[in-house]
Amino acid sequence: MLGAAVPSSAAPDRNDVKESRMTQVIPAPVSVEPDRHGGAFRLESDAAIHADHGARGVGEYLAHVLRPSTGYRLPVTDRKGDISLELGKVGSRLGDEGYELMASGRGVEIKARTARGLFAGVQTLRQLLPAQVESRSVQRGPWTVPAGKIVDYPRFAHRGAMLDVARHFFSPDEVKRYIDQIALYKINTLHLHLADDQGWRIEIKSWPRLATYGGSTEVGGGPGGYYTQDQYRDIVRYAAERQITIIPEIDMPGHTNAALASYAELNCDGVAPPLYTGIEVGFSSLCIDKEITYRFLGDVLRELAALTPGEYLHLGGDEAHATTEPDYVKFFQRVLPMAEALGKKVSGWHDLLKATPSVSAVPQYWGTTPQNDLVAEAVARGNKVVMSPANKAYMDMKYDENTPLGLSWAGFIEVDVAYGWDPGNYLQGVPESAVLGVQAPLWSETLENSDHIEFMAFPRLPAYAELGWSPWSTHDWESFRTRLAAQAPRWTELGIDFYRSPQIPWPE
Ligand code: TNX
Repeated sequence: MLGAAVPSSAAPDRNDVKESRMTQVIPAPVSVEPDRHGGAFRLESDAAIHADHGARGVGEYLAHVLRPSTGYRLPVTDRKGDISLELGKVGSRLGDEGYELMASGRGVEIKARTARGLFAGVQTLRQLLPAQVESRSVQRGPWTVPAGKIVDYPRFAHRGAMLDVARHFFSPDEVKRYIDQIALYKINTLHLHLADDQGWRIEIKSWPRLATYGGSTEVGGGPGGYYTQDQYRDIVRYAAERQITIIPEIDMPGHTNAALASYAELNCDGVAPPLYTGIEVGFSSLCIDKEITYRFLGDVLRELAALTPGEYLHLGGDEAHATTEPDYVKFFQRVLPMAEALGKKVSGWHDLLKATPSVSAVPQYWGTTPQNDLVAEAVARGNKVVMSPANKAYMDMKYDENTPLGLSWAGFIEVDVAYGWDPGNYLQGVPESAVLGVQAPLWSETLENSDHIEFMAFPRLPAYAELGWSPWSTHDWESFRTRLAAQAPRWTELGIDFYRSPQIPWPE
């Protein structure tokens, strides 16, 4: 019975409510001009979505978001539509990811240079509609969009999330669910930490035991798992449909117990260690002086590169406490050219800078202080940096001492701490022009399922998304906490289990 699913006393959709939707968007747009005369576009049951040639995929995505809650057919057409996705006709300052959104009584027009820009505009449009639009069952509406104009483009090119699928394995569906969630906030890269001491999660056809044995457990001794190459390609494709690039990481030369356990010959003493299900770090190392180490990595990187349309392979490089520094340098001086010979740029934890990679390599800063000589020197040479300072950006850190999940080695990270730093002006010697972007890692020693992921990522993820996207001139804690509160009904519709931070004025 339809009536049962519909709230019995739908709140009147007053003008001020609709207008506030326009000023509550996360990440904050570059410019928002609500129409001075008020007014709104109202999506009706016979509406169509126009998509230019080249924007069809974005049109279908929008229809797929809107159909379940509206119950409308919403055909995607190259003829006239009430919501219109247009390619080409915008100012150059919008770049590849920017868009313009115009809403009036007659319709909604989103214009951009590329499908990526239109996709970003579509995420904004979702937030301009009532929260019930995110429901998976038919709701009553009315489906209004406040009239006005938004012009928007990102501050940083790289806006990322990382998911550690090694400590605990997450199924392809769990990864896709997270992809859908990060797409809401215009995140454009998902870094997958695919191998660590506790598990190897990607099928490598030339070294099959990596996945079948090395992937057979996880922290706590559960069954673990791995992605077949077909499943992985499907994840990459699913992400690409949401304008998200996957960056695969194989951590090395430390964090490699799962590989060492799978192939005895990779060990210096030829003896395979047992699988590991604890959460210590820094005890494993590939054997730097054995040729087979490089044959192994050549095969792994070749297969991984073939699965990766994106430009980066992430080679880890952190916490190699069981590798001497000269060995570490020797190791990466052999491995870095292997990745580059595959036509890929290298990304790695900033420790990698000890091996002086080329200027195209992107170190990811995970330190806890605003000063790091290795990174400042690399920037002086010309490297660009991704910012993930652990005491600000690690979503596996507890919110406070009572948080049931997570770790606390880098401190507690409440929402104000997550939001309260400027990635373009944080590290000494790393000016904004040297910052490629922001990435929020989610390590999974304590996280076992989507509920756990969501509890740690929400509400912090939108804070990092705003730091990566919005102009610093919009940065304002009071505004942010109010806008964040307004997201909660959307998360509830989407079934996102979020942390009710006491810092945020959540509705009711
Ligand atoms: C440090 S950050 C690590 C990871 C852990 C994480 C837990 C980094 C590059 N290495 O191995 O999972 O802390 O917060």
